[in-house]
Amino acid sequence: MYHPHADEMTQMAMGMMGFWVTHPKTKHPWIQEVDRDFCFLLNAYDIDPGAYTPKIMTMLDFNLWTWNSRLFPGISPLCVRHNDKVRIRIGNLTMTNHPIHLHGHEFEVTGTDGGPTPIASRWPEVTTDIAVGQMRQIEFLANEEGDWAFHCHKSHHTMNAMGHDVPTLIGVDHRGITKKVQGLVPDYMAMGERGMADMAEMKMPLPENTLPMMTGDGPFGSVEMGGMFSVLKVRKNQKRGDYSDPGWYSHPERTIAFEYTGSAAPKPLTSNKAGEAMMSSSNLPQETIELKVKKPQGHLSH
Ligand SMILES: [Cu+2]
Repeated sequence: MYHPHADEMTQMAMGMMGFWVTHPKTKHPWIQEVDRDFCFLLNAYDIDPGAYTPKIMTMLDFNLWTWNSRLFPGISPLCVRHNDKVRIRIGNLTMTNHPIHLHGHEFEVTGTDGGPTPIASRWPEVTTDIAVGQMRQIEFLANEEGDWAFHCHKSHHTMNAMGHDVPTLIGVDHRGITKKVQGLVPDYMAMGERGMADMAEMKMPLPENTLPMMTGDGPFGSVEMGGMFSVLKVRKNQKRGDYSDPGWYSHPERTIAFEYTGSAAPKPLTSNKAGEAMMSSSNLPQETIELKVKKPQGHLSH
């Protein structure tokens, strides 16, 4: 990973960094041939909505979490052919770690900053944490067709710029409140009422040069994501070496969840076949029961 090490705060805050990949001249026993090779440099910015200049004094509280300086949904999907061997190199030049997670496949960490990892030291994973200043190279066989999320597992890293000073209103009856508050604050939205999709779908007016906190249109509605998020698209009919977007996966029949509209489930049994009461809350004994508990004495008897 390249970064200047001079005037570092300013240079990094403005995005002065890059990924350096060196290919060996000869075959290396620990570097396998792959069909697809992706490269992500993780970086972060603090740019107030409506502003154009990143803040250069921010230490930790960045508001835009990016891959190659791009935010979902402005990140290209990773398009691969079914059964391709896929390599993804991820370097972290932000000021916090990123547990990078892939859906639908297990991968192996095949390389670090120290070079390729010995084959006997690799194990299957679905998340690998990439600490500050580290890089990891992961590889997998794309043997599951479909659209698979690929993202940082820290929730706020899959969000774009947002206000953090909002009180938690879970459990509060908001009915009618949003409309009333909007009379005073036109952009007001209640959080925690019907999930984030409401906010993602409301398309509220935004200041210029920013993105909604959570957004992205998917085949089933809002994707409700932002920041460090993309989609791995595995297709049988993707041409060898073709990285273009095939669109959303068309699911085979009877593989999509649907709302159950049949009759309600039968009530749970409170008595067995012989008519004896089983333990339900109404059948609990009324009198107080004293329980005698023996405390363990040290660890010797374990
Ligand atoms: Cu992250």
